[in-house]
Amino acid sequence: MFGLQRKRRVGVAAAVVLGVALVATGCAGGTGGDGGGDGGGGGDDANLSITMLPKNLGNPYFDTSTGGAEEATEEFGGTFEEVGPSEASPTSQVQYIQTAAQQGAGGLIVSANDPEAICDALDEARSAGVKVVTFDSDTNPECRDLFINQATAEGIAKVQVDLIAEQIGDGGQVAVLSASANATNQNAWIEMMEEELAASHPDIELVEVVYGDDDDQTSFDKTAALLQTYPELKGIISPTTVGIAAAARYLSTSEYKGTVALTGLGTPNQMREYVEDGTVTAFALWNPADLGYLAAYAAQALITGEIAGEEGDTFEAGKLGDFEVGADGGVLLGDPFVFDAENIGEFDF
Ligand code: RAM
Repeated sequence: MFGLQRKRRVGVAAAVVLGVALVATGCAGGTGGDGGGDGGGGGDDANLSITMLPKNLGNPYFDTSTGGAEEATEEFGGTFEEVGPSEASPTSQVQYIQTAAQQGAGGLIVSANDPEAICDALDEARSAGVKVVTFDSDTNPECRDLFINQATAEGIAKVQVDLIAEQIGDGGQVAVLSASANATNQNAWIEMMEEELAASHPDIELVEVVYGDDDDQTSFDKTAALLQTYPELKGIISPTTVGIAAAARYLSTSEYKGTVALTGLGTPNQMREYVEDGTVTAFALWNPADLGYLAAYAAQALITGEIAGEEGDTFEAGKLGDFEVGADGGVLLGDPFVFDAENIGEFDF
């Protein structure tokens, strides 16, 4: 694995530099962690059994973040397993949190489907000694120890607004195809996209936000419905890897291919064919493997007592280097990166 620094050449104003590890492990399975342990504590007795709980299973984005977390856990000598629901609904993660706590996990890494709905279960887990790290999509700050943030919400919002503005000539109707209606991350990004549109793009009208629930078929159907409802639609922003891939698939065989723009957040492997066939010009993301890797090291630092999770605490995250805990227990990975026809061939995740 190695890092690569690239700058995007076309006119997107947001900082779009990212160290990208080119080879994702793609491994979503556990290493067979037995989940045993003494409930935490530092030194040699530290309970380094890590449980990874994505929003849902079957999403390549989370397969890649799980691969990164598993790699980190192997490096620091812990045990690892991934669990998760098939549906990204608000309470579907509760049972997995309860089981992880009962089995004596040392650390739980979770991308939340809802900022509030899993908080009681997380409180119980933390009372039982489990260190809780959210990544990708946060809970309310008081429900976890740390949140590993892929990039600032402002940066993620701005890069998508800049891309759609560029692609539709800075005017006309656009819609958002989001993930689930309660998702903390998408909702924060959409709010900031609305602000950015109002402030800097008065001729772009956001006509509707629809929800595909991070489900491929639902997202596909919602795309079709948007195009029927809004015949003047010039663009779709989908801030979810599931949504943008489903929307691209719909557009690619429809009469709207090349005339209705599509951008948002996608994985290069899912979007490659749609960039190559001209359905999509450019979209953004970060490296999900790095995000999972950083989250696992953060859990380790909490478990060993290296950090308490207070603002100003610093910890080492293997090949990614040193990180500092910011306000509200947030740790920032980096900046979003823009993928297009020129660079997409260099990425494999
Ligand atoms: C989907 C999920 C995830 C989000 C990415 C961009 O995979 O909703 O939470 O961060 O898209």
